[in-house]
Amino acid sequence: MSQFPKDFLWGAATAAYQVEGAHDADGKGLSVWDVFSHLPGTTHEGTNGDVAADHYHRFKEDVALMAELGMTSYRFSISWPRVLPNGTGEVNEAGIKFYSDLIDELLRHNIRPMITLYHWDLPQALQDKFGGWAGREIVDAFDEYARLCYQRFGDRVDLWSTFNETIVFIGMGYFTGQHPPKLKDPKLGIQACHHVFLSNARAVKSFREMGIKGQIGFVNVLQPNDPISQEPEDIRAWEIAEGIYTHWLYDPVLKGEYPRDMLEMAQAAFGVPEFHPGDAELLKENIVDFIGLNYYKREMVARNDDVQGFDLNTSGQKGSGGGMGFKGLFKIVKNPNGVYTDWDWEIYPEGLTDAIGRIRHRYGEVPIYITENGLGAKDPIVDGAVLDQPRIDYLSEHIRAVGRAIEQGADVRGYYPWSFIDLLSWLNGYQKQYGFVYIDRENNLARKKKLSFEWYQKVIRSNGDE
Ligand code: BGP
Repeated sequence: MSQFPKDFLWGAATAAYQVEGAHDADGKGLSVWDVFSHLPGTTHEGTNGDVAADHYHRFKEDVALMAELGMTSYRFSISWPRVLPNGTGEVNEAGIKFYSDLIDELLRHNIRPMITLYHWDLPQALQDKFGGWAGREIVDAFDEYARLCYQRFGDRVDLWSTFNETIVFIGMGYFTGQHPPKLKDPKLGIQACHHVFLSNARAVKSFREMGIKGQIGFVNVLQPNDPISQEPEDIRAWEIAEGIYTHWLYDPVLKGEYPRDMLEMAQAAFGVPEFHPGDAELLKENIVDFIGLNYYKREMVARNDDVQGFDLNTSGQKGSGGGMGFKGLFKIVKNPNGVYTDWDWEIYPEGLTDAIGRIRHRYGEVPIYITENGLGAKDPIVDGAVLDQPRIDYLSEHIRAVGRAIEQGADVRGYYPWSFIDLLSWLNGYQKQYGFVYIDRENNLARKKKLSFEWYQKVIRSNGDE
């Protein structure tokens, strides 16, 4: 008997910059990623999303594959500069038409769209004009963009989320310098993060004011950091990591306020976030309808007296990354008994059940969608067939972990593996594959179904039983 409710959504996810390509087609403006990925030394072997999977030109073929897979929902993001090349003002109707046609094509195949408004591809024009997320003007700009999307697509789309993984685009953009705008300025980062929360609240408010029928949520990483030992220093480091990864990112959108202890810490150390009159009320009055959870791995946390920085493994050579941590606060350490991917991500399905439990414990019964989960690997090709059995094993165990959370009473409504099709991994290039569909980059980007495609078809048909 399936543990999954009858109307459970079985989907898959992508994001605009990683899948669309056509980076300057038909009036699209440049995003910060279009610019950043062309700077020397920013991405693995200089890879970028100029072409990606060329989904922009091939979306009909891709939607046909989604339908064949049996997907009942598709999570994708809108590229802000494709619809508003300057970030605000003049609308690019060709960009609107692309998303409108994509939505119609999905609906024709009974696939329910789930739109992410912001999956990191900020219009470069807004970065140049007022410093992007660091400028308070971004709140009005994001609201204008969100309203445009609701107005044009809200008649056909009823599942929306405002932001994807703020910890990553703010953390890596403003703290570690590995994403645009390449800064290492915690004070600015904390303020930029405040603008994200305000933008979320304003966009939620507009959604309701405009009477859009549907639900609007916020997508976060679900990083269940466990302490490496039960020693008080490691436990304290873990509490701080939890405070940053979870409480700081979830409280403002689910409780409408910052966690008091973390807020005091930030204000004591950096004097931010700076509140304007009305900010606290805006957050309080506009909490989201659901939370989207992205889960890939567990991270173990320890006290940290030495490591400063986040030196990632972006090559897929085990052990090639350096240390990761904020000195004096916490560091990420390897679990000696853990099973790791080639990118040194710990495979730990139980963590998904646990972490859903922790979210319920802190926030009560909030509707949950698992908006990303997947295995990044260099898939073996044997006699032309893409044999991604490790992906099947990974997803199968994680689906069971979601099933257990549902048995425990969690209101999980959908599961979206990352990713529908092979696409660009931000810093790791095209070699780190996640899709059910392989792209032959030597052969005109031809699509090919992987072993996991057939397997996921069965999962969907049996509502999670396989
Ligand atoms: C999440 C992002 C996705 C995707 C995924 C896999 O953080 O929301 O866009 O990229 O991680 O990560 P990576 O591509 O770094 O392996």
